[in-house]
Amino acid sequence: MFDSLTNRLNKAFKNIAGKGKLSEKNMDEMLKEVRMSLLEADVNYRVVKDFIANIKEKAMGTEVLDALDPSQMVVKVVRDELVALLGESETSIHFKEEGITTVMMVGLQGTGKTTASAKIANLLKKKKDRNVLLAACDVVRPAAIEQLQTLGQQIGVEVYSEGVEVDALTTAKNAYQYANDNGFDTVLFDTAGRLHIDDELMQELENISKAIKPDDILLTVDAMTGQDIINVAQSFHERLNVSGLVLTKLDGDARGGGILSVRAVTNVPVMFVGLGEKIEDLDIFYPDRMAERILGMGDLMTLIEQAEEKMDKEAAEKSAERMMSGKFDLNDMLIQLEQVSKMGSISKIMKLIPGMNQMASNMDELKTDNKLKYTKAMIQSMTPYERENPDVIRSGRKRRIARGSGTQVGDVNRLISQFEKTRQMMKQMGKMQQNGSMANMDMDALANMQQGGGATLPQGMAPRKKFVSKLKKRR
Ligand SMILES: Nc1nc2c(ncn2[C@@H]2O[C@H](COP(=O)(O)OP(=O)(O)OP(=O)(O)O)[C@@H](O)[C@H]2O)c(=O)[nH]1
Ligand SMILES: [Mg+2]
Repeated sequence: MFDSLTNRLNKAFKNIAGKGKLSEKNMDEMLKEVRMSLLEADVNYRVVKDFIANIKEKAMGTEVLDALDPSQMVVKVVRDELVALLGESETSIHFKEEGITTVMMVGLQGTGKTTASAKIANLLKKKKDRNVLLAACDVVRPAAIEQLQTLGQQIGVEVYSEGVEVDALTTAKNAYQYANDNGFDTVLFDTAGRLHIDDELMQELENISKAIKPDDILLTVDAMTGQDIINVAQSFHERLNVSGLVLTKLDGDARGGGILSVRAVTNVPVMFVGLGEKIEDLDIFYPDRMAERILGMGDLMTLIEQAEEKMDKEAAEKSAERMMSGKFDLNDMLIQLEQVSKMGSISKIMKLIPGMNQMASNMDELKTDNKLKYTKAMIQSMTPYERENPDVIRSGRKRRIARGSGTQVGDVNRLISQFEKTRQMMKQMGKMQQNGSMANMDMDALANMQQGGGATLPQGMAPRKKFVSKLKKRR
């Protein structure tokens, strides 16, 4: 996402880094670079113009020019301006204190209304503990109701529908009544899309809006349409008074112009971003995190949240407890590795860690993920006894493990020495936790862990499954 924008901005900052005091000339050069990067990312030119003017005004202030490290201060100014451009802070759904909260989804055809309805329903159910009803008010496209029903089933949320014979307005009103009679506290209305903005569509949406007086009208816009988003958003906003945007398909948006322009031009906040086709691929939009991601500072908060969500919490806690008490064995290491794989590819994760962004893009993603796979395969090729007692793994066993996992003895050696270092570190961390000090920390071990030790692996060889199953019988 936005890789080339991030790279260009970084280049612009690099040019002034370490320059000591900044001259107006340095600054102008840097700003020119920033301006070019934004225009190239398809950000609206008026937005760019204002953005640069704001930065210049702040960056030429004494606070920056007199700072110890002016280039750092400038990055901060740019970051703050980016956050302001994206909307300062996150905007949430306007939940009613009492009664049923209603959210209407609107947007052009194929922008992702139905998908977003299900994603948001799922998020509200899981994170906000809401009792959500989905209302199928797209009676134009024949398969639309079925699509919503399938998604509803997938997330365990009831879908209200009356089929295509009943018009959207009636369905919407009845869905509200049904929610009221059956104790739902939130209704999401999925509506029909059109290829272009036309009066018939707007009229239908206006009628529904007048009847149910939604607490939120969320407009889905496809990030890949670039600056066109602005026109679409403005047209919908004029007729319907849209309260929030769902920017979909950000996973396919290489440039980022839409997301950077739309808030500034329309003044409608982005509430959610869609990052893929799956139900979980939806994030609440946090302007500060997005700004930092664009600047390549990583996104620790998102990383932590993702990690927490996807990790099997109980297993993690148990294993951590064991680790801290020094009882760390290869089974624990396997649990840890499995949790890392659940979080997604390593290089994806690394992009979210400050300072690692550049490294991640230079890295061969496949190689790293392969490394993880083979490290897992090696542990899986060990007998349960060996996993619990890694000390018994000597040459004969090593050869067998290497054969079983399609690796070399050297790889098994590396895994074992990595394991030893990790075990050492865990012990130290356990002690540290007890006496509350970082002083005893073995920094080498920590560095090694951060670099991700383990196997350097042959390509194209797969772990042998048959072999693994035989192991169960062995000690
Ligand atoms: N890659 C990606 N695909 C998405 C995202 N959101 C939706 N899609 C896909 O876009 C297509 C259209 O999504 P829908 O949810 O059916 O769009 P819609 O606005 O309801 O479409 P209509 O009901 O026909 O107007 C589907 O194939 C979705 O899987 C996203 O964030 N990323
Ligand atoms: Mg739809």
